[in-house]
Order: sequence, then structure tokens, then C-alpha cells
Amino acid sequence: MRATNPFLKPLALAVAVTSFGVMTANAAPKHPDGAETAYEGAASAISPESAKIVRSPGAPDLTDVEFEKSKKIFFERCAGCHGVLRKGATGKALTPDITQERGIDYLKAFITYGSPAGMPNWGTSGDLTEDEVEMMAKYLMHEPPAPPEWGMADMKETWEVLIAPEDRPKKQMNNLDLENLFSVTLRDAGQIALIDGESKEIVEVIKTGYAVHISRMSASGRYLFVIGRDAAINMVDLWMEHPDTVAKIKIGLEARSVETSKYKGYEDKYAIAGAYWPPQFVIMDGETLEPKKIVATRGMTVDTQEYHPEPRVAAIVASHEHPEFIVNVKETGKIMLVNYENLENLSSTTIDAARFLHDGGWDSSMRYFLTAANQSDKIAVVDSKERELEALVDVGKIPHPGRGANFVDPEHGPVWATSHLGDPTIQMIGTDPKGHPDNAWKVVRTLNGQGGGSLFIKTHPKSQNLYVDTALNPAESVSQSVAVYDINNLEGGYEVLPIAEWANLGEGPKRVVQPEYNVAGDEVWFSVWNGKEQRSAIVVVDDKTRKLKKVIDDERLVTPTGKFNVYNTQHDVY
Ligand code: DHE
Repeated sequence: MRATNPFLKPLALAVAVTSFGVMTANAAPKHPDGAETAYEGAASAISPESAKIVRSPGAPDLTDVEFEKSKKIFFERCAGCHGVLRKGATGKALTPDITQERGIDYLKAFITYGSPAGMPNWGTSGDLTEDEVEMMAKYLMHEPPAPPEWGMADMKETWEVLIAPEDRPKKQMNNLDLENLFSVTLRDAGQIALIDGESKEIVEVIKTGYAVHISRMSASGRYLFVIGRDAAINMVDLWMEHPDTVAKIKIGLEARSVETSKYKGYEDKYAIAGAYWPPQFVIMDGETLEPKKIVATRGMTVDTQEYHPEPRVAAIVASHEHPEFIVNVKETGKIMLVNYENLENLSSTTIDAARFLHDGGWDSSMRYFLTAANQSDKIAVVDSKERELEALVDVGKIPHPGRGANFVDPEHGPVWATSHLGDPTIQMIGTDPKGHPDNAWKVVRTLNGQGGGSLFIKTHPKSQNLYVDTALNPAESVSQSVAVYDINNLEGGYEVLPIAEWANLGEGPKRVVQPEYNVAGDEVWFSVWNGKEQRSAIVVVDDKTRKLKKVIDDERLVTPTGKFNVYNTQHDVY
């Protein structure tokens, strides 16, 4: 039984999930309102030592040792939600003007007991001792220590071309079916596995950055780009006899997104990566990763037009309508359309959307980019052709589509769908302004899924199934299975596939995450994501029969999460 919390409503105590930052099979429950706060709470990749201590007037003093300890705790446990500079994101702003006014007792109670809005109960969960709680309360009353910047000189120092373009193969030197190769994130191993889609064998394991996040393909399908949370990028040449890294760079201290130029005439010419810290993005040479142009994202927020010092770069997609990258700037709620035709005279269009922009993808025509402003409960629709905001669509609580799912709704025509972290709904938005003008940019259908805590939704142009994961749902039966709908009978309900049970792995959280199709669109792959010391697997489902086809259960598959089929990623098929 937990201690009484003056801030918590009784209902909030009912739901609790394991923290993602420290994912273990039996960690103490501490996120009172469920999945969404746990999701944001992973440890920052920034080294706390790099941030300079600032002692502020009006704040209780701390020794140097206490300052160092507090910084470490803050970067590991708090920065994901409150931001490195504590200006607020999912969590509230914690700048000294606010914290000093609240006072030490209030802060101590808040840290100890958490809040119904999602602040974990760090004290009563046993994660922090009473002394640590007091130390953190004092620490928050000082100016936030800022980690260093990361400019061109730092990037150049970490930039390495391991194999120069002229020394690379002139044709594919292996027998791999590259279109059906999967790049699989092995999150806690800091590696990716390349898995052959036909044999389901691991063909290579490649070392990457820390807590590696996503893979993206070059327009030609030859180069694979992988980014770690530590902002390290690996560029892998799939034509080599044994595909491996040919160039690397570190573009900041913490990052999540990477993409490549896809506009006609610019195939494989540029790569771009967005950083969480420092808040900036960089355009690089597409063959060597040489950094060319760094652009800061600091600026005014979309709504209150107030300066934000730390607007992190979230999803980036490459426009098919213009030589542009479309860059989501999370905390300011702005979407930048960055034209890469002339890097010396860089032009970009800034679109006002809504806070806090996260992930998203194209509609099936690849003209409209639909992206989640997840704390605003909206989907922003960008017309990449006209370079303008087409619509802001109200959806459910904390939309989290991944890249979303495109299909033709039998009643409403072409739609793009999202699921949600904060509620059980799946919503379809009309995407065909010409053929179905009345439905365009409106929620035309809402279905109820297994529950909240969904991260990814997926279908394929050749499939009649729509899969929805619920990886962060607090109920094991829900987080360890997926719901599948028949697109031709959406109101007929869903079938539950017990993916984790099929994997038969023994103990652990075994979260089932991120459906990904093969190139033919007749198989769907799911990760069964377990703790680092536990067995994980990939489960392959036959899309037509919805039956188990294969369990890829290899001891090298340590914490598999995202899977990226080369062809589907290259061509934005989802
Ligand atoms: Fe992700 C995509 C950020 C936690 C798996 N993740 C993204 C993107 C962003 C992002 C900005 C879009 C990139 C793009 O399209 O250019 N993710 C974050 C976070 O800030 C967050 C919430 C917390 C953190 O500290 O990192 C976070 N993400 C997670 C996880 O815990 C997941 C489930 C497991 C993991 O590997 O860490 C996870 N994120 C993914 C995946 C994608 C992704 C699989 C790509 C999906 C796709 O289909 O494209």
C-alpha cells in the first residue's frame, strides 16, 4: 500500500506502468496516470557533468557534490518531460521564478507524491530517498545548468568517413534481396540487426549510437541511416559484401530523427538530422555525412509567442513536391519547410501548427503530411505542395500515429488513421479533398480499440487488415497483444492476436510494439520487447490468415523495438 498522496485523486492510483527509462520486469510502479508520462521518461543521453552549475540568489545552497548528484538525477529522470532547461514540455515548467515562489515544502511534496497530471511519485515509490527528495527540491530552485552547445567544430571533430565514396562498390556485392531487408533497432544494445525478409535470418549486426532510435533509407535504397539517442549517426552501405558503416558523425548531445533528400534530382544528395540538444538540425552531404549547414530552432512558441530556449526537433520527412525537408519543432509547435536548393542562401517556410509536435507521416498521395501535436490532441495537416497549413484536426487524447496508416475506408474514401496514447480510440481522417471534399481533414470514423497506450498503427496498400499495438497499456494482456481490424468491416470489431504468447519467451514485460510489413505486404512483423537481460523476439504474422508464421528468436535480438523494411521506408509505404 502506498502512502497517502494529497495531490492524487483515488482513481489515478488504479493505473501504473513500468518506467521506460529503467525498463525491468519488476520495477516499482510509479507513473500514476498511465502510459504517456512513462513514455517520455527515458534517461537523457546528455552527460550531466557537461552542464555548468549555476548558483542562484534566493535558492537554498547545495554543496558541489550535491549539485552533481542532483544534475545526474535530473538528467536521468526528469529532463525527458520537463526539458533540459526546465522550460516545460509534457511536464510543467520548473524555472526558478516558479520554483522559488512555490517554496521548498511544496516541491518536496510534489516530488514525493507525484501528481494526477502524470508526475511520478518518486518518493513513495522508493526511487528517491527523503534526503534525495530534499536535495532535488533545493536544486530546482536554482537556475537550470545548461549543457554545452554543439557547433560545426564539434561535428567536424566527430565526423569520420570510414570508406570514401570512390572506394565503395560500384554495384551490389552481396546476394541480399535488399528491398525485403529489415533494419531492426536493438535499443539497449546500441546496435541494429539487418534481417533477411525471406529467410528471417540475421545477416549483420552493426554497432550504432546509444539507445539507437530510428532507421531511414536514402532515396536510391542503397544507404541506410541510423540515429542513436546520443545523436550519433551511422550511414550503412547496403551494397557492400557485408553491409557496414561507411560514415559517422555526432550531430549534438541528444537526438531522435534523421532523413534523406527525396525530391527528383536530389536523390541521395543530402541527409538531415534533428537534435533534442542543442535544439537544432543539420543538413549533411548524403554520401559522406559532411556537415554543411546547422540551423537553430530556438524561438517563439506558436500560441503565447513567448521565447522557448529548447525547442527539440521531432519527426522530419522529405518532401516529394519541392526540394525541402519538413521539420517538426516540438515545443514551439512550428513546422519548418527547409529548402535545400541553396544552402548558402537558405530559405524556409515556417508553419504555425500546435504544441508539442511529435511523429507523423504522409497521406497516400504523398502531398499532405499529417503529424501529431500530441499534447494539444490535434493532428496538423501540411500541404507540402502549397507550403501551408491545410488543417488542424481535433482528435483523441495524445495521438501517436508513428507514420500512420493509409487505406480506403469503404464508406468515406481515402483516410489516414492514428491511434492514441491517452485513450483507446483509433480515428480515421479523410485525406481526399478532390474526390471526397466533405470528408477532407475531418475525423470520419472513430473505433474503440483494446485500450490506451498505443504507439503505432499500420496497414499496407495490398492488405485488408489494420493493426493497432497497445505497447504501453498497463494491462499485460493488452500490452502483449495487438488488435487487428478488417478494413472492409471496421465496425465489426477487432480480433486480438496474442503475439507475446506466440513468442513463448518466459518472464518479462514482453511489450508488443510497432507492426511493420514486408515488401510484398503479405506479412507483418512485431517486436516482442523485453528487458535487456531477458529474451526478446520478432513475431511474423501471415497477413491473410492472421496466423503465426515465424518466431525470430535469436539471442542477438536484445530489446528489438523499431523495424524498418527497406522498400517501405524508402518509398514511404504505410
Ligand atoms: Fe520514439 C519515432 C521521439 C520513446 C520507438 N520517436 C520517433 C520520432 C521521434 C521520437 C521524434 C519520429 C522520428 C522521425 O520520424 O523522424 N521516442 C521519442 C521520444 O522523445 C520518446 C518519447 C522518449 C525518449 O526518451 O526517447 C520516444 N520511441 C520511444 C520508445 O520508448 C520506443 C517505443 C522504443 C525505443 O526504441 O526507444 C520508441 N520511436 C520509436 C520508433 C519510431 C519512433 C519505432 C519510428 C516509427 C516509424 O514507424 O517510423
